[in-house]
Amino acid sequence: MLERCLGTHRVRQMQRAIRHGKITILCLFMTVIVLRGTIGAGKFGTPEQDLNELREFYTHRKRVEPHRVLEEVQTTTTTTTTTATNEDSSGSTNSNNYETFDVSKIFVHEGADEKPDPNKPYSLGPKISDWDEQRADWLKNNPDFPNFLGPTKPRVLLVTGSSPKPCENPVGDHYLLKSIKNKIDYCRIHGIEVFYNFALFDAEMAGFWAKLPLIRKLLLSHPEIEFLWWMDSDAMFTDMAFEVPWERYKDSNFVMHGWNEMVYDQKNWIGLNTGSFLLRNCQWSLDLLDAWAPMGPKGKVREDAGKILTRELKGRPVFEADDQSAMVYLLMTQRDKWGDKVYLENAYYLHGYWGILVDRYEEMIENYHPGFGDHRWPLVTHFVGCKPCGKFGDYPVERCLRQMDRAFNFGDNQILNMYGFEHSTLASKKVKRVRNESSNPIEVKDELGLLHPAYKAIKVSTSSS
Ligand SMILES: [Mn+2]
Repeated sequence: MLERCLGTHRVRQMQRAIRHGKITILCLFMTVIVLRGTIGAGKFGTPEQDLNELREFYTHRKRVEPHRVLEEVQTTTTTTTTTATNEDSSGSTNSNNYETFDVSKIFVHEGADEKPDPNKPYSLGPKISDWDEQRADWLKNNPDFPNFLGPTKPRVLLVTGSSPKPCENPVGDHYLLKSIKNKIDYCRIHGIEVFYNFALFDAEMAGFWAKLPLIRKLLLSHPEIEFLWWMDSDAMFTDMAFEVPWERYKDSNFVMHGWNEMVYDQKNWIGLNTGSFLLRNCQWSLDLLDAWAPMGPKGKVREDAGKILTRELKGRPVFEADDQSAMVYLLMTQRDKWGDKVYLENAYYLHGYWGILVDRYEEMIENYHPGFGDHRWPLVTHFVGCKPCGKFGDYPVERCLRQMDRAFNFGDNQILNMYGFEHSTLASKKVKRVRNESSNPIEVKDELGLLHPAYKAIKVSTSSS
């Protein structure tokens, strides 16, 4: 009928056109899928990582959970069948096999968290207003726990951590291990104590807000600590020889990497970074935490606050309130109250965005040496936007993992060097000898003097401050 009306040739043309159209649409669909997977939502290397953490936490969790349940059911059935087969044939079971064991079996499902009263404003804890006096008394009564280890060297606690659950991908936990090994190395050399958190102290403050209740608890429990150093699990030390210029901060209580103009003038949400910061143990800091926390409680509060932050801050994508944006917002709206005790540091990389650093490591090795902490040899390389422990990040997985290995090895070379070794290349797990063994080990000096650095030395004659 159609052929009669239009003629055979015409019909064939139309069929071909339809077929081509289908292929085009299929291609378009595939392209969108691939782009979504690799580029993400169009971030260009900013510290939105952590924010994505939240976003992902909420969106993917909902999506992923049913899938996991299906997987569990399937695995259980398979395991039972294989076990039976094995018992029949050899009398042994594969219950000794870690590789095939479904680890979710041992996770206890503890049910939902108790619902907080929506009419009660959120609080990090009982109000404390005389912490400086309480702490001073404690220090006076406990001279064996001085808050300063040297005239200008404060006692520092580095705090980091990760989710109590295993990572959502098979290698994630390996990278967390590398990351904490890296921090332990830096802290040992610099006489800094380490706290690794693995628990959610306050379910209300899940995600990157979790650090707030944790930090408050640690400040109050350790009056001997002068500075608390928060560091994300996706950040690594890449300059093991750089000692923080503590004296520079003698009049400051809060040190972050950032720029005054970007925060106070441009109100840019990446004007500072909260992935690595120093906070003094004092009343001012408790007050700051109280002022910082109100946007944190998950649910409606966090979502509504996110809208305000996106509206008020430059360059911020649409998503729930995150701790970094909230800090920019707090500083730009209450500069008078907080500004004079906040030090935005950019003379060295207290936080350094990986995208601009990792490809330059070879050039740094060629021209400089550890100890600068800045663009010549960054103190910290922070993998903003990579989610090594999650399911999806903002960058291709291969690039993230490869570069994390390079950053780890770049830092680790300085550790291995103390003992006469080095990684064969920045990409290599293998190590090579760079110094001959000596029969006079005491006389061997390591290149950077990291075995016995002056800044770690402790005077025997005790003095308290
Ligand atoms: Mn981070």
